[in-house]
Amino acid sequence: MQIDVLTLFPAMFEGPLSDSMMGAARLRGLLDFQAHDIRNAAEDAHRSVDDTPYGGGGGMILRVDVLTRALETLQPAEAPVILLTPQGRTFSHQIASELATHDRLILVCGHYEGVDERFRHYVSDEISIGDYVLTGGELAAMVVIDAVVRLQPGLLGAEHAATQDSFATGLLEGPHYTRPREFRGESVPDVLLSGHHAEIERWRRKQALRRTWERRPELLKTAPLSEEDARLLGEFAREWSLLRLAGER
Ligand code: 4G4
Repeated sequence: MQIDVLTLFPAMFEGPLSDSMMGAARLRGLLDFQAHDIRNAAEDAHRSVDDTPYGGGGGMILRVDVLTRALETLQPAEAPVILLTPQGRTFSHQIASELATHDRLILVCGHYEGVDERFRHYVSDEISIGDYVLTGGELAAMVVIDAVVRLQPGLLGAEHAATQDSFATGLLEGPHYTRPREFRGESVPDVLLSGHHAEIERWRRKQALRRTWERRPELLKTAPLSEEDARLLGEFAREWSLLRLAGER
């Protein structure tokens, strides 16, 4: 997959996209990533990329002529052009898997107070990583890139991730344990050491359901559930109402 980013701060991407899984994806040829400096598309003597807003008010706005010139150095390309903005549709696992099906993505990072409204005509999608404001779109772009690239077929664990991740199963994951077997008086649950794979899977499913019930009950409305799952949830509900009657919740 080819990912191009337009940014005023290409150096911000160096660390996160060279290390760990993203670094491995690049070394293995699964990710062809390039950050392009928007400032290279500036034309005047001062290489300015932004200006004050018409109508007054504070802050600086990225110029539409500079942004489109930067974009046109990458085009024509049959690729979605995605602007990271607090006004975009909220990013999710579903959007990540949809984006992962494209061969190429172009991400545009705004800065300052935002971008000239007329640039929206050159964008095919607007994405927000959540309801908060960042100083620039770069960190949001990195979040999107990480979530999309880890789903690429051929990346270590991509198949596992695609079927077992919280937001692929529709449930939160249950607890995980590794060595040591006992830590400060707390032991790993016996079932995990039993070697009974079917029983372990049943236990894990139950823990995932319990955790989802406790922390994100709204996910249970859309998660695909078996009859056995529904029975377990009924058990939690009874447990919970007994605890409530006893004044413990
Ligand atoms: C575009 C318009 C994304 C980009 C305005 C970007 C939060 C997110 C930016 C701005 C961003 C997010 C400066 C407000 C850059 N902030 N939630 N900032 N602002 O995904």
